Amino acid sequence: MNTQVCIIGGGPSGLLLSQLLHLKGIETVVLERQSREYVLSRIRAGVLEHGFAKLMREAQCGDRMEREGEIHDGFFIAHEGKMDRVDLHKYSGGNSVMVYGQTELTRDLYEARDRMKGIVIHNAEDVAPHDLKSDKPFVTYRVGSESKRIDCDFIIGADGFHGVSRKSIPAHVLKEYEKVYPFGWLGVLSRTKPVSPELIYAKHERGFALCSLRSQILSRYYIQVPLSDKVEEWSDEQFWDELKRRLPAEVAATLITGPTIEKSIAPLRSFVAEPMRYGNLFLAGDAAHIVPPTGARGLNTAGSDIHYLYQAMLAHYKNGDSTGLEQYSEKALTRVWKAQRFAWWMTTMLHNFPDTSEYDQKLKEVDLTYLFSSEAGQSSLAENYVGLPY
Ligand code: FAS
Ligand code: PHB
Repeated sequence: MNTQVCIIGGGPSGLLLSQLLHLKGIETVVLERQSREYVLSRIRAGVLEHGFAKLMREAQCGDRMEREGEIHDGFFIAHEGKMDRVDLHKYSGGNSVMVYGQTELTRDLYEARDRMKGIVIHNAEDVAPHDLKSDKPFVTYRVGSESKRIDCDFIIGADGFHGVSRKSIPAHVLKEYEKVYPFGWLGVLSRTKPVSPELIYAKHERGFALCSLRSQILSRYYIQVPLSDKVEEWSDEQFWDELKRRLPAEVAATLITGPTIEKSIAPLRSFVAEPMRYGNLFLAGDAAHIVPPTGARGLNTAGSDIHYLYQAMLAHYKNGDSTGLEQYSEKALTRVWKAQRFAWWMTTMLHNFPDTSEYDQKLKEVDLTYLFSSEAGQSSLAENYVGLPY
């Protein structure tokens, strides 16, 4: 098989790029290791920057997001038993975020690929990129016992943190940066009315908590837990009791609990791989970078990678201009590192770290006091949360 752009990974990064390029007449093939059901069973991001929402509309995949998603102009930070609101709309110059689950947007992208007869190959095993430094790279893979090959112009590594693409860049070329946090997030989904119309990020001496949502009948909650915790150690009742302890009393009193329909623990890490290009292999999304979800930057930073790659491929194929491809890694990494900083800052300010000195504890408290006493501080938070310019 021949194509122009072979995309490894059928998560939101790979699917969004495939859809955008297809609409401009650029051929793609998406190779996904898992089944579609498996990909759609993963519960991940919930908050989209306005730039990501714009990309979904440009990909002709925004209708259900507009119907079922919620525009949020702010969120709360709960601390010292009180609730302070961050007015995103006021402090970001009129922008907001779209609350719409990654699972749903991935479903929308799959349906658009099917509608336009896009080629998405599931259960692709032993995917391997080859001849990355040549102008005729190719990808091999196996479906069942049949070995296959795709010849292409470019390979996009959109295969997430555990994918094969980043590992195909020679070790002496790749520079990796990592920070592992000493805790994880225990997250649940419940078919209950959300406790708050807007998200609540709670800083508490017992640990961080987050109240989010997927719709007015589907709530998403998280609590910080030690890395040693196992999800099976947490009953629904224990989760709800602990969440209530970490929320202001008047909020906890209105929390509607119910059976959880999903429960999992995600470790928190920060990670960046440089460069994001090697020959004709381009890394995008979690294949190149990971952030703790505190700042809702994960999926949204994949969005800017895809925007840069989409524009660069367009210029290359339509105008013979490869400047965007040559500048991709540097341009993408500039925004990646800004997202890393913001996610680190939100995580450090809101979580309990074991062995924090009393001095450092005071600094974390004054971070919040300063934030809500300064319009400049809230503008900085707001412009990062709604999404820095692409
Ligand atoms: P993905 O990992 O989503 O997709 C990569 C795809 O490549 C997968 O479908 C995988 O099966 C496939 N693949 C892997 N190896 C392959 C191979 N060798 N061959 C072919 N295919 C291969 N972000 C937030 O903003 N908020 C959150 O709350 C949040 N929660 C998260 C919870 C968890 C447990 C995880 C892991 C991530 C979370 N994230 C969150 C970040 C997440 O949303 C990512 O940013 C987002 O999935 C990035 O999308 P992709 O880059 O497409 O990578
Ligand atoms: C979510 O709804 O899953 C979510 C929202 C905001 C975050 C992290 C996760 O910062």
